[in-house]
Amino acid sequence: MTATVSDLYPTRGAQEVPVPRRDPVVWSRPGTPGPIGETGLADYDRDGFLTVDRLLGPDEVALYRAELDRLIADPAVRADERSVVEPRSRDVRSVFEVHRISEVFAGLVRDPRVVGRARQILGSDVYVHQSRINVKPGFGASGFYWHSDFETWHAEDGLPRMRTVSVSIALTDNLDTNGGLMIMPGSHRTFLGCAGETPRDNYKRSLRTQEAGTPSDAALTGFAERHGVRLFTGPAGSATWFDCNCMHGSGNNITPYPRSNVFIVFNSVDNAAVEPFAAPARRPEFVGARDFTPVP
Ligand code: 6CS
Ligand code: FE
Repeated sequence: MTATVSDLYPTRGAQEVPVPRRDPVVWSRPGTPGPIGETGLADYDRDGFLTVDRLLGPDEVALYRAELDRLIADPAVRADERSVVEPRSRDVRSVFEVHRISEVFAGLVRDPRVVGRARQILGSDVYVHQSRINVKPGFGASGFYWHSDFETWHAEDGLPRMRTVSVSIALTDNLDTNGGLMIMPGSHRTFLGCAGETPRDNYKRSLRTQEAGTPSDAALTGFAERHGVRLFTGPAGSATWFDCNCMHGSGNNITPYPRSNVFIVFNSVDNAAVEPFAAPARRPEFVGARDFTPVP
């Protein structure tokens, strides 16, 4: 009889149920050496995010942007099940597991400026739970409605605790008009268990438009009134690290200016995925990794 991991964050039942966070935000001990200073860690603890302007220099941005352009132009990548294409335009919207498909992006995952911050926040070795490049082309590419990533990763991928951090690195300028990331500062301290069961093969729809795991208007109004909404803009090369339980979303992009980023999710090796807490089956490994090998 295998020990079942207790479910501290019930979700996808009959009712929507907010519960207080039961986990630290910053898991490393105060004073732990790393690329983030004390103030940065304190800001991350309070807000649930931290930004680094121009983490990547212009030459590096050019390198990763060229790799992104190469990947989305490759017919083999477009035909791969790890690619999500826009229904109307047939443009590539996302390519998952990009750190396995591309040695260039694998190098970015191992970059100490990237993985070093994740280790410092999570207080342990880390593995990649998910990676993707997002190409939000202009002229109407759709955004993502409000959600907590942890709510999905707990319900559908079996991540037990909130010991996971995402980094979004802009590969094009993130303007205040082209569908940038929005986060509600401080929202990471409340887990909103959502109402509604997870449909079978939910990922086939949710990676385009999320249904299950979507907060109610009333809950979102409460969150917005308590926390406000912060829009993240910045030049290509800028990076935003955000806690797995931040309430976040992004708008459509109707400008001619694409918003492309690389998105890497680091999970603590001490928080490895178990069975889904609220889904009929595991998601494919390209969306929720089952290889817990630490990033070197
Ligand atoms: O389902 C997921 O894992 C993905 N979906 C969204 C909307 N954000 C997190 C993650 O990339
Ligand atoms: Fe998300």
